[in-house]
Amino acid sequence: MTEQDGLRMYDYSASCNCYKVRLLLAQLRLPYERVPIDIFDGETLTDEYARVNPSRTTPVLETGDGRYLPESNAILLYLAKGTPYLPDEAFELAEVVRWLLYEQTDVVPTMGGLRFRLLVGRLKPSDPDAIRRREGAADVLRLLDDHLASRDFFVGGRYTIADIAVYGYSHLAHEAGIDIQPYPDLRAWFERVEQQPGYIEDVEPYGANAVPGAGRSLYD
Ligand SMILES: N[C@@H](CCC(=O)N[C@@H](CS)C(=O)NCC(=O)O)C(=O)O
Repeated sequence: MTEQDGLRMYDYSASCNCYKVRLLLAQLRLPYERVPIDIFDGETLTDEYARVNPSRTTPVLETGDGRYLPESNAILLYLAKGTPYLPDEAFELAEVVRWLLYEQTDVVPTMGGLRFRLLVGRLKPSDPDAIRRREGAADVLRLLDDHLASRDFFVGGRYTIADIAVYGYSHLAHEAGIDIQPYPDLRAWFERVEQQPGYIEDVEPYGANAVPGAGRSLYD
């Protein structure tokens, strides 16, 4: 029995933060129990969930020995250690961490936050916050496209969790009303990611209770 026997994942199917973890688990062919958490039905607001994750977010990975690990990119690091999806060499490892941080600070709030808010009617495209996020997304997509102009993958010339992290929200940028035609190197990289062994795409649409006022969540 190892730590990676008996894995359990607290998961919201429409979340790309959760999807990133589901993708890596599929590529590692690791069995796990999926615990569906409806974040818009108050399921992260209970005392019980606070014991799983005091930040009340998904995803959370529960290890076979009963420890809880929140934060999607921390989970990617944990699962990828010792596999081809995480380099060992110090500089490459640090570069992976660089992209995991950049994804959270720049990719998620721009295109990810915009997509969620537009799809569920929490913003209109002309709202100042939508404009700010769309302009931010354009800067981020330009930077990603430039980085990929001379590389097949984000770090070390091979597919790693840096690619998984950045792919999570960027591959659905079009659902935030963003035209991705101006980013050909990014589009070519999407195709390379989609050809990786074990690739899945199972992001589900947001439920009707994600509309403001329809459910109970951290966003209401
Ligand atoms: N930095 C966190 C962000 C997690 C996060 O914001 N998750 C959202 C779904 S994408 C969530 O669970 N929100 C909980 C709620 O609204 O109740 C991570 O990468 O795991």
